[in-house]
Amino acid sequence: MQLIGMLDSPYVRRVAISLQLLGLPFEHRSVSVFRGFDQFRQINPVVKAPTLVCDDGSVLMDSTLMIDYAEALAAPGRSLMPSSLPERLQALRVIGLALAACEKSVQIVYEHNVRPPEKEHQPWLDRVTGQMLAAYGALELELQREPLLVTSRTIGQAGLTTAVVWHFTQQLVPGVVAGSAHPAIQSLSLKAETMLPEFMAAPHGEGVYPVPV
Ligand SMILES: N[C@@H](CCC(=O)N[C@@H](CS)C(=O)NCC(=O)O)C(=O)O
Repeated sequence: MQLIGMLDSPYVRRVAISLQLLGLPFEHRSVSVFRGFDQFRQINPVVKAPTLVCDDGSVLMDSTLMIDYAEALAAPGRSLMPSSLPERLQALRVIGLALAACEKSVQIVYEHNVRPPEKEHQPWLDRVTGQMLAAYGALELELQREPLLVTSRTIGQAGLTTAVVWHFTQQLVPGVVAGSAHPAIQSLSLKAETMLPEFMAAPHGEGVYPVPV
């Protein structure tokens, strides 16, 4: 299996970390959707990161769908999702909030980095910033209500996606979502980034997995 896309994408990162935690080997190709557009297009004409090239040549898009496939490929009994219905519902609620915060963070980044400054649209920035803050506010409440344990065995999809997304927002949209107002998310992210080998082998940035520690 080949995972295509840079680890500065939170979506690429959540797949890289999920594959490791599920015990699935993969090759990582760090191709940029911007600087490497033409190279990316050879692999996937839609140019979406992440792209997963499966062993039979099938090309998947969208991190959540790749993780769904990875869950099906994993050894029996190995999963990043809880099996009991109430816990699964809680995990889905947390993942949904984290992915919404992620999408809004990416929209802010694109508004600043892709659009020429004179074409930036402040009402849109205000709207997506408010949505991002709402998602993080609700996510913090969920984690305070149901704290997540940060070990490779226990973090699960809800914890890993929250940790990856928070780190991305702090790196790319600094100073907007205060760590002091989100202590549960901040602590989860810090522990995951500094203690879990699966995060350290796929750190945010330009590296190629497995990045030596
Ligand atoms: N919902 C998608 C979002 C993926 C996404 O937006 N990826 C960005 C990089 S972070 C991308 O491909 N941007 C280039 C583009 O959309 O043209 C997922 O979960 O994989």
